[in-house]
Amino acid sequence: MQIGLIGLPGSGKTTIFQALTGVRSSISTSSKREAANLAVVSVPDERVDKLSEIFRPKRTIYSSVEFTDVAGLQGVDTARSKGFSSTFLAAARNVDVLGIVVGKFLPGSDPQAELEEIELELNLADLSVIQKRLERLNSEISKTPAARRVELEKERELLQRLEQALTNDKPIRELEISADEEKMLRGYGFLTAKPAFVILNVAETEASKQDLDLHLNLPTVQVSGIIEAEIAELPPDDAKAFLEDLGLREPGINRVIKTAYDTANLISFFTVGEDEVRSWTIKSGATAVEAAGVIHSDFARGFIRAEVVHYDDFIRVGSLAEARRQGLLRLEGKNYIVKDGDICHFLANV
Ligand SMILES: Nc1nc2c(ncn2[C@@H]2O[C@H](COP(=O)(O)OP(=O)(O)OP(=O)(O)O)[C@@H](O)[C@H]2O)c(=O)[nH]1
Ligand SMILES: [Mg+2]
Repeated sequence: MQIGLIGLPGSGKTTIFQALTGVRSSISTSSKREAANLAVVSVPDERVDKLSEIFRPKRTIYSSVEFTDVAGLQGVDTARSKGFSSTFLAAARNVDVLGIVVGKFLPGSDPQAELEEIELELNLADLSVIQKRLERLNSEISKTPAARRVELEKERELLQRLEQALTNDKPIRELEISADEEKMLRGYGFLTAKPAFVILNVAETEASKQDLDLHLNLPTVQVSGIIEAEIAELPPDDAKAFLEDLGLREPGINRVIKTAYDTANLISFFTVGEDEVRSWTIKSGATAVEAAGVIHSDFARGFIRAEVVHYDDFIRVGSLAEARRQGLLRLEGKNYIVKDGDICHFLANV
């Protein structure tokens, strides 16, 4: 799962990215450091901390997501004021989720207007792809015998529906799209179809303020990029003291990571034991057999059943044995929908 940071030039994308990685890198000016534009970030989860305290395993592994500083990918700035460059857009099409950075740290900044400008750019980019494809489809259809037109006509109908929505400023993600239609659209990487959230980059003086005085039409998380980047560079003890001074319990960047995770519609399930306590990532709605497949494809192929207890129940009763005694540790089959916070043990024929 890759989350792309996008936004207007100077909104603070690279600063936020540095806060996420905890390392400095001159991302917006260097094309030779592509690797530095990709950060694998652990998803903070107090439940995993707690499970690790209880099981004292050799290894504790958190779920992770990847962030990329999209503008850094081509090593050049996005074009100022006249829309996003085509290289930037091409890079953005490859990410799964958009983290839209909106700068609110300069006096006179207007986040609402900035977000609207970005949304308009994304909208126009999608429209342009659609219109080009429609032109080609029209000529293809006219050359195709009637009997073989069905698929092409279906695609045309769908694209016309999207065109109509975008023309009315409605992003594709807000439309009802069937599973079949989604398959048809997969190759396009439409930007307004991607789940998106807003990172409101506020001034240092507002670093500890968490209530938003602004209501954007996307999930929004508020941080001060500069402060967060500083915190990320401090040794843990200093960082803790700094956070206390600010009146914060944890780095604000954690909220960015969690919001990204939620926006991507991801949930975590856990596996526990003396060797390893681990958090795994699945799409919300995934079944037990799909969850098993995330651990190992053999577990999916040879799936027999899952033993499941929810984290909350486990913590309440204190041990797996007690959970079993109370019937809280259940056996579930292939089609069980795994819940966020389930502790799972898969039995498989491998
Ligand atoms: N005062 C203040 N300055 C900030 C904050 N966040 C970023 N800046 C400054 O704004 C400038 C641009 O920040 P970047 O993180 O490079 O912005 P960017 O979005 O990566 O910019 P481009 O890559 O050029 O599009 C830098 O000089 C930052 O130091 C903030 O929270 N407060
Ligand atoms: Mg940058």
